[in-house]
Amino acid sequence: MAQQAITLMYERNAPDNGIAWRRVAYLLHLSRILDEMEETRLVPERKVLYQFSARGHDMAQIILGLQLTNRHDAACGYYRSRPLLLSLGVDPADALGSAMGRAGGYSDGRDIGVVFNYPNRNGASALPMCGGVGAQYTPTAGWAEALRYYATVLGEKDYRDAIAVVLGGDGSIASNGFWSALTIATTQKLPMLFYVEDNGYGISVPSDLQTPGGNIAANLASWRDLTIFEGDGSNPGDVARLTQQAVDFVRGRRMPALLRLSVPRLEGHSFQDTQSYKSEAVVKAEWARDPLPRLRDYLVPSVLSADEWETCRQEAGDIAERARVEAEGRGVASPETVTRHVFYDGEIQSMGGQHCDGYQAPECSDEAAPGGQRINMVTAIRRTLEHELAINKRVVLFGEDIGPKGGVHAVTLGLQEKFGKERVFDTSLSEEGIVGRAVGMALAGLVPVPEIQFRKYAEPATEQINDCGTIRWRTNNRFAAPVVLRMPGGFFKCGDPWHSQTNEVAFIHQPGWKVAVPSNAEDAVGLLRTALRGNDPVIFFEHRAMLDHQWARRPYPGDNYALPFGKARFTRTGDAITIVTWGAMVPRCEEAAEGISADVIDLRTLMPWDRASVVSSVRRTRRCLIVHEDLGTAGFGAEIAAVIAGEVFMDLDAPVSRLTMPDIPSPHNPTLLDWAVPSVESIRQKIAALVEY
Ligand SMILES: Cc1ncc(C[n+]2csc(CCOP(=O)(O)OP(=O)(O)O)c2C)c(N)n1
Repeated sequence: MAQQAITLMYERNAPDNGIAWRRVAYLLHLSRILDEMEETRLVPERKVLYQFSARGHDMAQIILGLQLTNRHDAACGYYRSRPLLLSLGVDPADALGSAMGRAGGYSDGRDIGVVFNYPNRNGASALPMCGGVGAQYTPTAGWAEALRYYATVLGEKDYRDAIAVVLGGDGSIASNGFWSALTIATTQKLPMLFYVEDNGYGISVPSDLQTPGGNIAANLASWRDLTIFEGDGSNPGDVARLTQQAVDFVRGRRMPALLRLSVPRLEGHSFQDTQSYKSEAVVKAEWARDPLPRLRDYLVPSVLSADEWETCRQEAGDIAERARVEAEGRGVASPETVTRHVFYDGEIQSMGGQHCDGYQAPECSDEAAPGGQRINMVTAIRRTLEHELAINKRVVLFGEDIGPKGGVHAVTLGLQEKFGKERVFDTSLSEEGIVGRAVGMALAGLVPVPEIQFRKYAEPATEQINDCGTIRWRTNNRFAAPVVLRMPGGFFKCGDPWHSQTNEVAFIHQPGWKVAVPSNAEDAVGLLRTALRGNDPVIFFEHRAMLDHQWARRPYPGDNYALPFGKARFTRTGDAITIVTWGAMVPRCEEAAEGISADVIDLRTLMPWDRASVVSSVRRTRRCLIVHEDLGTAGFGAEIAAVIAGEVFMDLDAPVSRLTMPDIPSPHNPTLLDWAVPSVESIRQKIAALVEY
């Protein structure tokens, strides 16, 4: 359909346009009363620590929210989205209690009060919001993508009319996430509505610094496959028609649209913001556009009598007061519970991943089946993906060049041909988009397996990776997004600062992610299978040097082979020294330890890591060398060394020692690279020094 820009004029008399106006009036009063209660009581009493007024944004959000009626609809908003949440059915006591950081609610006091989530099996859900501006966009695109997947690939009819809606301010439209999601939604033709609430400011920065001329709708008028709607978000008639048109369009056409409504921000950005950057005239003009009196004018008397309007206000006041009493009565969660729900601990989340839809993993075994064909690590990973794709239709693979080309490392070769473009597909070149859409797909119950082409290129996705990992914790187990994020890295025949870093430790500092670092084909099969059947997000690190390394070739251990995370493999055993390592350093350590009685421990996973095996081995050998490719300072070896120092100090006969790359990027020339990466010879020397110490 051709692009269209629709601007409707203010209309004084309310027609019967299918909007539940009484409910709008009630919810708008409720939202206002909650804002006011916070501003006049709860913030001064220090019961609410951060407050972001929604005044001015509220009416339009409520009218939009009341149209999200399909139970697979989902919206993702931001810190000013409480009115929408109320319209979806969030309990006001949860809203207030969460703002106060009380027990229960949407995060049990863990997340900042204004960042919501709402798993709802009977109506539209609110996807876990983020504090980062713009982070809401790509997960919403992922939800939209999942809706199509359920409808087409899985043939589930009740997904056919569902839509995804993302809310953002005029500041957010300058973010990477916005552009990434816009590209995804329009190239993929997804049922996604971008709802931009333009209040003219991002805190104090005017919107013409976010987009030239300040109007994103005007600037996107020629964007292909995007239909634009635009109007005055303080005008009830405009809002009703435009939200209906935009929602109907996305529902009916299964295509993306952008609705920009200009709204006044009637208070400061947050409670602390005095708005010194706005002139008195601007503030006055904003208050002249307050949607609350406009709504009253619009509804009374043609739709509601003055008494009914007043009744709505009183009802809202009563409910808000009751909610406050209930919320204040909730108390604070016990501090020791705050370490729960970083990972799945047997209590299934309410929404996200396949496990909460009754998934039962097939029988697995950590015993390799005999007689398997000897294969390299590339084939091992491909074969595991292929099997899981074949037995589980929720598994979906995507990334740059993974389709017809089969990936730049050939891991996905032939998989698109076999499983089709819906299940194995190429993406636009945006790592934030790749990971963000995976998060949305996982929230919708799929098993997304995104590929990042090289570990370094996960950096544009850092925010999405961090936010994904914390979902379970910050929603207090209401949501989880078990994504299996594959990425190759490390040196290969040469190094360089872009393709060769490992920096796996960075992921260990992202709470909620498990991290697998297999060194060989058999472990790759076992760990990947566990990841694909598990209930937590996993970084699956594929070392480039090992993908076709002769040492890493192993017999295929079978279609049911699965390895537990946190269980190391002793590739050699002995008494004189413990060598702890992983990835491409394992064969080097093995070779260096030849002729010496050594425990060589391949950790296989770094989160969790097999602390118990390492500690008991060092207690016995009394010496420990940790070898890794990543940089020395604050590399994962530092963590292992600290644990050994803390737990085995009295048993040590030599200082705990590390051999790592120096703190430099990976050098390109093989001579320089060989000098920088621990070699068999340098490991051997270090072992000798420790054994003789
Ligand atoms: C990635 C990121 N950068 C900066 C901030 C700090 N910050 C919070 S809100 C905000 C302005 C956002 O403005 P807009 O998107 O227009 O929404 P509004 O507050 O006007 O509703 C900024 C800069 C943040 N939360 N996230």
